[in-house]
Amino acid sequence: MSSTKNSGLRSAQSETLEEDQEAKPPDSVALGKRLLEYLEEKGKVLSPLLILTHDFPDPDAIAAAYGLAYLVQQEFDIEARIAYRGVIGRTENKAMVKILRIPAHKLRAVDLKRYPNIALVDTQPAFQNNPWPGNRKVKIVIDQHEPVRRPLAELTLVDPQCGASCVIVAQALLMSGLKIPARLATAIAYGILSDTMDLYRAKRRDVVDAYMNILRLSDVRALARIQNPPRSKSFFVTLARCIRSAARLRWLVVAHLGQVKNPELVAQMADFLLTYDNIKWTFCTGRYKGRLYASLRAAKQDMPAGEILRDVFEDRKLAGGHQSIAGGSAPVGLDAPEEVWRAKEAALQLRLVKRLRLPAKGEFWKPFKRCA
Ligand SMILES: [Mn+2]
Repeated sequence: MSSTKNSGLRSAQSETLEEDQEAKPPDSVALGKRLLEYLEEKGKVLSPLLILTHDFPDPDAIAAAYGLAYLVQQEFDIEARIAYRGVIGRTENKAMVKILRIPAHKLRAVDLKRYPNIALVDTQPAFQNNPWPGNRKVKIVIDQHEPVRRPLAELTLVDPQCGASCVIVAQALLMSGLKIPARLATAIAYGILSDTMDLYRAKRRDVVDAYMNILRLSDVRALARIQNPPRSKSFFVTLARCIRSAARLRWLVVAHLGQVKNPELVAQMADFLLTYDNIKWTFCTGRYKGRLYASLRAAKQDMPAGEILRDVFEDRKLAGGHQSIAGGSAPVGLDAPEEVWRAKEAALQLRLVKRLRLPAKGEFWKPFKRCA
């Protein structure tokens, strides 16, 4: 990327411009380049490498891990394994892994001991949404989330404006000169689409360029199949519950889903409710294996959703997000009685109402009552 538009200006001004550029976070091309340089320098020392995503990995996490695994194996002869804790929940994500035959594995107890080298993608050591102990150093962090504290890593590539973490990996792959197989390109294209709401949240040229370059190498029919998978009964059951329980206060819609088959459904319902017109915020919760999962979505792009959800959670470390998307989960207890769950849901809702500066005593009403 060239940025010579200011060449020839007065030197004093160009000095300040250069300073500004130093202070500005580097774009995804620069981060991709740093990844290649680091791998070049380290080489086989990084073998074998365990690539960890966050729990319940989404398409971006899966694509970033897949891309990194391919890059290190093909270009640097580093053995790699992709692992995640939790489950791959969303129907599209399952279809993605199956159709593209992505070698993503459930984390085994021995993995964290057996692998001397760790890379975290779409998450960071300090985050609670991955199996890595926050106080131990990893080799590589590739992420798009705002850090809560400086990541403990040899190489930190964090860019909160890059739309999707896999954009950084895509840039490295594109620069490496490696042949990018269609299955991998398709995974990355889908990772970018799903994390940016079909590019709606992609705000930088380098992000759109990465997508275009990758799309050219993709299997677009496979991409279409992934985006339109047959849905299970549990999806519709949850959707029905979402519509029935949705409650509205001004421009906020809240839905408590109760027990869910997988936590991804909570995020999916929050996304879906956001398409309701004149809504600025949506908030969904769901119960899964003794934890209350929560997702917060903003209709506008540049909202501090992650910050807000962290404020709403009692333990700030249990939530996080970027721009208009945030999620988190808090332990409630495997055999907690109904009242305890309800109290927890109500408490989160009330704190959110206050945090969004809505009237704390405002009456929620059911916008879809007649339809359900
Ligand atoms: Mn992501």
